[in-house]
Amino acid sequence: MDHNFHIHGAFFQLLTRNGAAPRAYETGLKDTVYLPANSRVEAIVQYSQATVVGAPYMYHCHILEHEDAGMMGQFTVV
Ligand SMILES: [Cu+2]
Repeated sequence: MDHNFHIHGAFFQLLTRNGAAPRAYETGLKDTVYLPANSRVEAIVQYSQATVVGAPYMYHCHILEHEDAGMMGQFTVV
């Protein structure tokens, strides 16, 4: 299935899409990336602020049915 992957708290840049350089229109800072079925991206992200106890950052798919089915997580930055 297709997904719209989103992270909170920072922007990221795509390094690769399916092993190749991303297209020019995908090289800007993003907080969401479209992932067609069976595709893969590599991205780099830098957080300028660590998380505080009890308030982790989140990532999730923007399709609500996917999010409700578990495509959501939390992570900490130290
Ligand atoms: Cu999804």
